[in-house]
Amino acid sequence: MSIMEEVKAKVQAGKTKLVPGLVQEALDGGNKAEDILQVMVDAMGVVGDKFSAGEIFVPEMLIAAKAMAKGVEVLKPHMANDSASSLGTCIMGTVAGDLHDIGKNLVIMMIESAGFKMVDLGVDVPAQKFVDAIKENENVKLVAFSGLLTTTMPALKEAVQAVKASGLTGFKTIIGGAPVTQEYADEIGADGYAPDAGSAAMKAKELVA
Ligand code: B1M
Repeated sequence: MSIMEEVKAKVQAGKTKLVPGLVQEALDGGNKAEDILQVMVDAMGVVGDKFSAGEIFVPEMLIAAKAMAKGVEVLKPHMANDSASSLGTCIMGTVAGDLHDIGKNLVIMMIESAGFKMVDLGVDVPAQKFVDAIKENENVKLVAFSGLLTTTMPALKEAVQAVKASGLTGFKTIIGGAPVTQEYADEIGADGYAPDAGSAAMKAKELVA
């Protein structure tokens, strides 16, 4: 089994203690951080499919997520960084009712690399908390919302519309997450949508340019 296959297998199996060392070994072997990240994202895809098929349950999903998070910690210093200039502050959170944070954390990492100062509101964030964070932080140029569940898509709508209706100005909004589409972003009045963390960083720069 190649080291990349090993990383994928151990993330899938939720081997939290083994994954950081394997990720380091993959880096030492000359694999690009972006490629290692993709292998771990693929592993989570398999985990999701197994959950859908009833082969595994929530605890297994959770330990796989923890293993991936540990691997991402090792990768973080190796991800591309062009943050020479400051593009302003970006507030980000996963919307109310939703506890998924791996995607959010990757998006934060990439938008930060693109030159934003990030404020992470965490998961299960009520709409009003996004509004409060815009008031409490300086130079907010972007508010970013993540949602992973079809059942929390209405919470995305509520949060985007709350910041838009707040009377506060000077920032753009961006949404994303597995069930989200450009059509949905248009429907709820978000300024931008991105399908993954890399394109979220590019879209973020485009929105504030
Ligand atoms: Co959950 N879960 N989960 N889960 N979980 C999914 C999302 C699911 C697709 C699994 C499945 O059924 N196949 C399914 C949702 C189905 C649906 O609604 N259509 C699901 C379900 C049903 C649930 C529960 C309801 C299960 C239950 O309790 N019966 C429950 C809900 C809890 C809640 O939130 N209230 C639940 C719980 C959990 C855990 C807590 C166990 C755990 C999360 C742990 C954590 O995040 N710390 C978990 C996990 C791990 C998953 C899967 C397996 C993996 C998610 C993940 O981290 N993917 C997931 C299946 C899957 O995704 N295939 C699943 C890797 C990550 C890098 O991708 O998060 O998609 P992702 O992020 C991407 C893009 O979406 C995008 O960029 C990211 C990086 O490229 N992106 C943005 C995300 N936010 C963005 C914002 C942007 C732009 C792009 O702009 C601002």
